[in-house]
Amino acid sequence: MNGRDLVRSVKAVGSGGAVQGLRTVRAAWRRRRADAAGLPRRGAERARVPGPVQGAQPGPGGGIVRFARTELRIRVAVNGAVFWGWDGAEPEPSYALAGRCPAPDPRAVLEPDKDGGWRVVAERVTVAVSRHGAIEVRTPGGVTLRRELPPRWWEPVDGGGGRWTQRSEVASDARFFGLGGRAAGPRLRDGAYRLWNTDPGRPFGPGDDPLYITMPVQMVVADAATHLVFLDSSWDGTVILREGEEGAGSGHDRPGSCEVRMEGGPLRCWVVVGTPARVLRVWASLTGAAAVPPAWALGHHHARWGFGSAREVRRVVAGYREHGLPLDAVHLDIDHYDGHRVFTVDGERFPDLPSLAAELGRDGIRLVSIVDPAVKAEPGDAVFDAGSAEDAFVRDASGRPVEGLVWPGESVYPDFTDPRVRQWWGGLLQERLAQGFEGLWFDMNEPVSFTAFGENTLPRSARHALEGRGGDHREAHNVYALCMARAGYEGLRRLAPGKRPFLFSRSGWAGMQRYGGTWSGDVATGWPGLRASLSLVLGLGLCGVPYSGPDVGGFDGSPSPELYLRWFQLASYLPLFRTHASLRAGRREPWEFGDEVLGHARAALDERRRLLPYFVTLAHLARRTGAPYVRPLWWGSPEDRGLRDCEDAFLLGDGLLVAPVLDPGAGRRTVSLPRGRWYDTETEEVYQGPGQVVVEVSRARIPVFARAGAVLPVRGADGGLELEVWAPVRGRAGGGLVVRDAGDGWGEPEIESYTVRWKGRRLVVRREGDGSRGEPGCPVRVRGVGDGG
Ligand code: NBV
Repeated sequence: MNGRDLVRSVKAVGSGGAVQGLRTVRAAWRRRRADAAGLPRRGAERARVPGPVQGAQPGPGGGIVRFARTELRIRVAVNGAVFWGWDGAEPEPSYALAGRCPAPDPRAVLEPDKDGGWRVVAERVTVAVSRHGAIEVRTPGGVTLRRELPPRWWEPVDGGGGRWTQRSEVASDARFFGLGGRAAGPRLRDGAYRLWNTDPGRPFGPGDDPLYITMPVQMVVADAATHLVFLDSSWDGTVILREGEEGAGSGHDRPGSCEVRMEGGPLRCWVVVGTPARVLRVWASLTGAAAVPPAWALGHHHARWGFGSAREVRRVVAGYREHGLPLDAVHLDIDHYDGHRVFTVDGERFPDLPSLAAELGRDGIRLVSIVDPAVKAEPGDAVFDAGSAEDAFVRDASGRPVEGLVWPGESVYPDFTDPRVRQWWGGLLQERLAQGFEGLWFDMNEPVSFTAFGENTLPRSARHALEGRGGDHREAHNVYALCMARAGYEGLRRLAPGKRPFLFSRSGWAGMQRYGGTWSGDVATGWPGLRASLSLVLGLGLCGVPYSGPDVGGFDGSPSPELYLRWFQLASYLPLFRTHASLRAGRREPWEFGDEVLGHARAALDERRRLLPYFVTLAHLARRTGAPYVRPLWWGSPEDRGLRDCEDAFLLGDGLLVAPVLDPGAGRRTVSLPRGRWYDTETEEVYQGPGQVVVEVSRARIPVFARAGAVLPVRGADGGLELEVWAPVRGRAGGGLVVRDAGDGWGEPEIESYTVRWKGRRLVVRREGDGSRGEPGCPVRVRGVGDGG
């Protein structure tokens, strides 16, 4: 055990002191013993490459190319995504796809290529396979976007699956994004990125990797096109990225490279080529549409580890009311449990939760409950007894339940990879609903077990159902939280069929957006943590998870008033807008930082509330199109290389550009603007992109710009819908989409489309194609006309 591990173990268990410290040592030994007995020993291995091509056989959407030592299945799907699988791997079963595998595109055909290779030509992409098994992904115009060298396997000589490595090259101008939630992004610079969901065990900053959500999903943005690659294996792995280099006219460009080393699982891959918007639309059609949170979840949430009592909850809520600050949800952390046991309530400190929930509900405030996966391993604990009777808990290779160490002490873990267990566990949520909770916050589901040394998770040898196929934690670890989110989502749908579930989960994997969102986890209080917050939200959005946000103020310590305010202002433009902090951290209520901060925080809250209809629209559009609410500046102009490198601003939908203040003492900041005219939303001052502008910043707000021609749904002074229209450049038109809140049920609101045009000196706003003669039917407020157009 090294010093840092020791500190980690002691810190992780907190107040328990030495006894707890010893328990983490025991837990670590238990884990080590389980693996020593239960994991196959790594013996002699044999390396394998595909070998020379031997022939091919056309099939639907592509076909099979045979090599001396393997075969490659290629299939173009109707949505334009390309699948290939080595050793004949099929797209299913897959936790990412979960039964959504699209049909093959009958127009895509396998045909001989030059030099003995083969290729599949589809509408938007050509995939060429060389005679030694290199694969090139080309645009229809013939530009190579990605060249994968023949893969290499290392397999045990006495049989069984093996490790593999896949090396690829991309254009020298390409930039990498994604791989789940990475604190050091959003642009993923040269380095190794691990694929193993991990609780860092302490507040993290930009240098910490991996974190809670890792995904083998990359978005690669280059001049020629954007492409997304998904290596569909849930095993542990590492992605080593190296950006390319332009030869500055010398003609000696060095391509970028990506090497993936996986500990196991099939070598299979999906590639989607196109614009960023198209790529994410197809990704959403493969992995599922994002759950739409209820409108209240797009408001402001206040959480706290250590409210400690219902009285304190009431005190904080009263503070919001007294200071005239909007509040939509309060989250209760593990301190409301009885002895940290899940699905219980400490009746002394939180007597009568249903009444508290009802009381808050009258003020429009919802209660959200933390839910941890681990169950105290103690006969007599109702959940433990019921789960044991159900045979719900993960077992080790010898058949004994695996015990880890978490908040309630020695604990067992439901095997969420078993449909039967998901069904059982989903039913337990009835207890939460009966307590009056309306949303769920899933924590510790990497899953975590406190250990003094070694990995702070289950033994790799732990057995899992894996939907009936059977396997161990090496394969199940990264999808454990995804399956927990599924159990929660499906459980809530059964228990409260009339309501859209609201849940967000700390860990997850590709496809988690089907069930809900996520949050930053324990981001460290400090200016680097503020930056990491934005990086996580942007990166996750590009992996198809649109709803997330940070702990405002950071998880630990005490932010300075300035840092707190900047965090608050940034988060007020992110999908999940939540103040939260650790047990031992300083206060996070806006009125605790002095009158100046309070005033500016109030303005941020008011603006968030005003923009709520826009957030609701973006939530629905995320579901229908796969486009995240929060997008990198290059979203609409990936060919703009400068924007690809810009990490300190983002687009909120199509209409707004948010330039948060990420440094202390800033009196001005540089903002990169995509092409077109932009208005400062405060002053209506006009700026022209593409290019960089320098703007003054005050404490009062962070700079936000509106795109000329944007039509934004906002909340009017009377609470009704209003359209905020930003004048297009003369001679140009603009427009925007609006999806109205249809309540917390499953109503399918229509997408309303508005246009704005100049007619002489007047601006005309019309609603398209609903038979209402084009009248918008709600008040319209035109902005940005002060300069005469
Ligand atoms: O449940 C306590 C915390 C929670 O407040 C936080 O948001 C999670 O990320 N939880 C982690 C467990 C322990 C943290 C040291």
